[in-house]
Amino acid sequence: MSYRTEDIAYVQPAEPAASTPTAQQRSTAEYRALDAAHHIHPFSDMGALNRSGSRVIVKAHGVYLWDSEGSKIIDGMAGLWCVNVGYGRKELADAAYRQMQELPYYNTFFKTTHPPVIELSALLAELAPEPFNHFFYCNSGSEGNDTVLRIVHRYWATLGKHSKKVVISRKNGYHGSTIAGGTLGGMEYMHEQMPSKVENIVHIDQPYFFGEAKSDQTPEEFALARAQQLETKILEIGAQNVAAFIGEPFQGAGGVIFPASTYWPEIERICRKYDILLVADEVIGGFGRTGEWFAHQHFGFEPDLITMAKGLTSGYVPMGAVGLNDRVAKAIVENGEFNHGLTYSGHPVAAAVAVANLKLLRDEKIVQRVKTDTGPYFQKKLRDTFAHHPIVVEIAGAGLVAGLQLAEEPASRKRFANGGDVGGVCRDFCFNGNLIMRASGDRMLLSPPLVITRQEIDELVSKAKKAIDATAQQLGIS
Ligand code: PXG
Repeated sequence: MSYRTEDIAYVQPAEPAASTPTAQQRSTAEYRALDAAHHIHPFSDMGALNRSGSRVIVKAHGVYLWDSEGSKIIDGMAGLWCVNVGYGRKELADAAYRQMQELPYYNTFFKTTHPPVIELSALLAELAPEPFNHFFYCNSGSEGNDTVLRIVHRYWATLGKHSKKVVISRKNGYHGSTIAGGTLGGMEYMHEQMPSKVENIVHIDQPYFFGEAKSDQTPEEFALARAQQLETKILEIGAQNVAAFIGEPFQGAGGVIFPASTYWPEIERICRKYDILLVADEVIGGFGRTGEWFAHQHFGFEPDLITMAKGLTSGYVPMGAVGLNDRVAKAIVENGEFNHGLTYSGHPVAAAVAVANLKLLRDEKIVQRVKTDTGPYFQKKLRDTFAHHPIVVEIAGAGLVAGLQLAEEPASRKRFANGGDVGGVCRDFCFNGNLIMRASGDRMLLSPPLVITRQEIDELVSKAKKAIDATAQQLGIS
């Protein structure tokens, strides 16, 4: 499709005046003391955090956050990979306000439904690829993947294939933090704290070229070999026992790992050959991140199920969903009761916000802009800026997501002995430079709101460079 920037109606909403009141009612010190006394943060060493004190974020607009000290911070992570339309969109607040007055809650159990969940389902069917016409709702990505397991098992049961129980996922994949999500994920440090896991889940290796390829392998050969591990694993377990394979089209929390083009077609071929359901966890990749509505479209494969959350509501309210293709939906719809549901499945306020959010992504051509304008600009800017950097060896990504691999000697591809510490050092420099950039071991990750402008991309990349320069300098490398 031809496309010109001037066709786009998108206008960045005006920034609030400095005097705009916030909900801030206490001093930073008071907030920190109360937080330390009563709040346990996710994935945190609370002893260490309470000694140093948390940063208190009090307001946000567009791609910027403000903390309780008045610092303005550019958010290179869209919150936690979720604020796709950027902060401060009144359309979403209005949708929630209207819905809360009209019908703040009703359930979708017991033969009832309501307009917001009907509108959302119809809109998702319009936006998702053609075979996706049915959606089941939950409150998060983790619950989405729990739901995926329930659907997968129900699907095979309806076909009388009761032995198909094993789900294969990948080491260093992330699928959430419920017991099922944590088991599906391949994060060792999470498994260590989970003495009881969900049964019948096994892992194969990840397609992480820089970290795990042999020196004589090309990215394509390596990705193909990693995909073929799926076939080996299926043959080991017996295809009659394997229910599904689940993967993030690109690994997000695991380091923005983009597999070479040979990976997904091979995974798809193997799933089809052995009659195994293919699940794309699109919690991060969905809703425009790569410039396509879904990341599996970027990689060119067709899953049977899609897990969604985050960008579905741009994080304004919690919501997750699972998309079922026609084959899977038919089995679920035509075979009696499916015994799964949550009090807030299809919550009307969340659904109303999701509809408003998806309409912004579509009607302001935000996803299209990522594909043809800001995405390519961001990727080029990063590659130009870090082309000969003393500690950046590789840049992965497409659209508005990127992973920067740090290394001690880019020329010889030698990694830092203490990779995780290096990421932590860099993240601290970002923090002090009023930039949010996430570290994952020795990779630095960026995933800004999809409404970021070219000028804001310049600022983001220049702040990232400053932080990575400072890291190199601290390590005595220049
Ligand atoms: N799947 C994927 C691919 C995710 O990235 C989940 C499922 C779980 O979603 P919920 O909504 O249950 O958190 C995620 C979540 C990080 C980070 O530090 C990433 C996630 C969550 C929290 C932190 O990168 N991803």
